Amino acid sequence: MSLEMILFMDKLRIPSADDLQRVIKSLDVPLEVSSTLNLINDSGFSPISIKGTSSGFEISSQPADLALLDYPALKTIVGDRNWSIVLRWGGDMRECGCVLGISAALIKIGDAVEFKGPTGGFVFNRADSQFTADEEFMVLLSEIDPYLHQAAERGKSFNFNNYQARYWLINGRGFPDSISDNFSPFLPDQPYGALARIHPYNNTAAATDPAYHPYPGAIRYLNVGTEEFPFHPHGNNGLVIGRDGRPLEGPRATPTTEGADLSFEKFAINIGPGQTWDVLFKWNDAEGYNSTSNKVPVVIPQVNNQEFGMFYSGSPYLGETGTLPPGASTLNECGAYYIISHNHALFQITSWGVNMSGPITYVRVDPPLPNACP
Ligand SMILES: [Cu+2]
Repeated sequence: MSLEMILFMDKLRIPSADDLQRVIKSLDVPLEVSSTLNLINDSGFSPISIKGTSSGFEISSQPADLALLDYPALKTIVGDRNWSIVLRWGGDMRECGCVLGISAALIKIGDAVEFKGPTGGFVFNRADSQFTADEEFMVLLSEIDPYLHQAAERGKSFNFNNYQARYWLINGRGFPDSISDNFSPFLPDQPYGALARIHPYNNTAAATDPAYHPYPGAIRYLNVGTEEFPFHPHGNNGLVIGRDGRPLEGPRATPTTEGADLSFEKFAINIGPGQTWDVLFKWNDAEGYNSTSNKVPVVIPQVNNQEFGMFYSGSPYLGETGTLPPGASTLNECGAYYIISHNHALFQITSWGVNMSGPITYVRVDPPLPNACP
């Protein structure tokens, strides 16, 4: 399977190989492009060295109008940029690194646009699949039987009748590593975190209000294990809009006419082995509680009678912090809500017997902007 990045830009601003290389250097990206690279006329494999090793990607390009035939929902974002460059890569992370490095350089040079516009991207070629650009999250669920890895490492055969996963992971990590930052220095071989950080959905504020947040977030679920993984975001239904890379829609009368909307709401998302699911989700402050004019209608017990979790701010109100018991500490910085999300096959919430690890993460809901969150 290959993945592709499509960049739209003004043809006149597409750089020569030399100019491109200069910008790549200025961005501190460790790529060397071929001196004969021609972003307009090349097609097929383009060799690139990344950190001194050979890699590259497939390249092709065409007038933007032709590329937009497949993606009419992008027309308004693309505007009058008249050319499109497609960079395609396979499963190799070096190839992916080459594509991202070149894309960053092209975006810096000119006015290239990728699918994510300033207001959001589209999961599919459908207007109703729009999501908030910086709220797209990957949930890659996997499992490990260390005996299989040991056999491979020693060049020995392995009897799959004995296969038994002992570790289950989210984005290659187990909890609590799963909520560490991307590229944490103490997890050098597990670069991706799984904390989903979002802001409250709000489509009623004025468009100029920083709290305006009119699109949902998007979650890309992938299961590379051997069993179903029922992922379970607490208290948060999602709208399932795609499976295995295809939108849930009826037949299209023409390629550019949207088919009937067949999306559906679901709570636990049961991802089968090898499947991908695309889900939109949002957190909405439905009751609008606040500590002065709209208090939570329950008597909150005094501090000594409460049990505090490490992510609790001390206050039930979004964006506020409250008194904690003497000696307590919190990981909550600015009154955000932390809502647990995990694989609901609880026997898989383990790392070879260490329970409450494995595929667990959180949705972190920050207070609406502007806020005091770091
Ligand atoms: Cu649960």
